[in-house]
Amino acid sequence: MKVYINGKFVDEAKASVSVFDHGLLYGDGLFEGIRAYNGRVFRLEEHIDRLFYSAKAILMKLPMSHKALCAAVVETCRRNKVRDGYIRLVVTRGTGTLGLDPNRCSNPQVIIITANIQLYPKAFYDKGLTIVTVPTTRNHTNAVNPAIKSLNYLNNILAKIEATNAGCVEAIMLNSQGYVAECTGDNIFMLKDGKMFTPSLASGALHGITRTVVMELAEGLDIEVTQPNLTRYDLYNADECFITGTAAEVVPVVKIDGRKIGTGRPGKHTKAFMQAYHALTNASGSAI
Ligand code: PXG
Repeated sequence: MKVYINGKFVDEAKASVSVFDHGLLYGDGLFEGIRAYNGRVFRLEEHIDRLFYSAKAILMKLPMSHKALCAAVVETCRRNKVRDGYIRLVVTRGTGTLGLDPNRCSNPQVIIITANIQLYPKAFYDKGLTIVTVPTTRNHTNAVNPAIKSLNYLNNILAKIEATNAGCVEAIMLNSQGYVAECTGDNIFMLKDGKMFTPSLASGALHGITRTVVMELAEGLDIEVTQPNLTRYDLYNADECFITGTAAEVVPVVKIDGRKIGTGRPGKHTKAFMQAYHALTNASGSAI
């Protein structure tokens, strides 16, 4: 596998950054998790849009244009003969001196890695997930805004560990006000009486690409989606619940904090979204 670093393709074993890179020293950088299906990169432009929004928020000047970044992702897939796979785009602040000041970093590193996608077990999709609410809350919007897809994921990693300790693969994270924000690496949706609900970005949800796609699909299915403040009580009493993310796609949730959701089996709307999502990923995207 060849890794893209600042315009060059480097052997996987030789691909490296400096130990003085602020991405490593302080988590000062950004990333995107992108996926290719059937020889096409799914929603590539939207991922790069989000990268630019995150960069703006952390005052990082990306060293490449939007168009050049899209082209670099496609070219990295081409070099590695990726048809279906996972693409990790990382931008670090670059090499600097010890000390927080990002102005001492002059060489942001743009890294593109391709890898085989680690598919979740089929049982997750057939039977649905059991998840729990964890004590670690989503970042406060006045700290590192949760909309920023930064290299500093420790908050979510702690929540993930808490989920794992509870025997679950995902966790519900609440925001600092106690409302539902999202999961550690996935957005969350619920349905009640035919209407769909998902936490707003202000509630601490990442502007998930899969989330947006599902909301577009809902429009096509004539399902109304709103973004109110949601509590755990709302989730417990939902008819259906599912989570969304680039890696997970659409996964049913059938139990939350010991409460059975709906019938305790993946719901009909959830199944419709899973199917519609697959159809779209297989038939659209930027050609490799
Ligand atoms: N919330 C958080 C906190 C995330 O990190 C999502 C929601 C879902 O967003 P998308 O745009 O994927 O629908 C994410 C995405 C990884 C990995 O390698 C992480 C994500 C996506 C893909 C891979 O850990 N997080």
